[in-house]
Amino acid sequence: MMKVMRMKIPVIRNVLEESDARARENRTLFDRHGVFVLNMMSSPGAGKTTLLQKTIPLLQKRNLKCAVIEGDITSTLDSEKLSPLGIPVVQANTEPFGGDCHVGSHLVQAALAHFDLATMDVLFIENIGNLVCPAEFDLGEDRKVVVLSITEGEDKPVKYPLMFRECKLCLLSKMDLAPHLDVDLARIRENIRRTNAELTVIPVSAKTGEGVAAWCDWIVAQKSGKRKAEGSDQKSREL
Ligand SMILES: Nc1nc2c(ncn2[C@@H]2O[C@H](COP(=O)(O)OP(=O)(O)OP(=O)(O)O)[C@@H](O)[C@H]2O)c(=O)[nH]1
Ligand SMILES: [Mg+2]
Repeated sequence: MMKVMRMKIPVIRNVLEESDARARENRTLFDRHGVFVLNMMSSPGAGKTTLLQKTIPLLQKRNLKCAVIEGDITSTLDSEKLSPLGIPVVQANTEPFGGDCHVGSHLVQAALAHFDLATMDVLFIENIGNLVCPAEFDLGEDRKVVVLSITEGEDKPVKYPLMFRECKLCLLSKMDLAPHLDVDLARIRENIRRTNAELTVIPVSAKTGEGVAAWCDWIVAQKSGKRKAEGSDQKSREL
């Protein structure tokens, strides 16, 4: 009788496992340096960059040092918009790595080499405009935030539920346009509540500044549990 040879079959490790491992490494670094990290997600054009342009100067007034990782498939357009703020901005384009429709934890890791985490308080990751894929990936952030503009239709929280389930905060953006639109704001809120009853909602407008201070208050409150390591000058800073 012929002897059957049993061979060990190599199995390629789950890509998600790799992604999660990088995210854990990122989180360890963020925690070590007390950097509070926000992963900003939305559909294209909901107003992430414009909101950051308004938000960061307010946080700077509160003595918080900010930085941004700008995710995009290609182009440095959003980074160029933020560079006048005088903060560290690193562009993370996915095109050279296959054109992913979301920022990956490996890209965040690569971007971190360009920052001095010891002097940073808040890091924003502007994800690629997309209500689907970005919600699936942990980057090592502290909080996921979805920006939903009131021009997108009331049904989006129901149609893209994972995004709204994963996030801790929904910024309801472009509120200044409400008088000009046939939009039912109560229905948007009801659809958000149906999808994730725990999701905090802050209405904002980057045009008028409505809600931007409340959004900064939320950041400061969420960050308060996270302090710089013992001995750091930043630790005793009053927020
Ligand atoms: N009326 C009004 N327009 C806004 C507001 N915020 C952003 N916009 C406009 O909406 C458009 C898209 O804004 P962006 O900030 O580029 O949106 P984004 O989410 O960063 O877009 P991507 O990075 O391409 O996904 C721009 O023309 C902005 O001027 C707002 O609060 N009110
Ligand atoms: Mg943008």
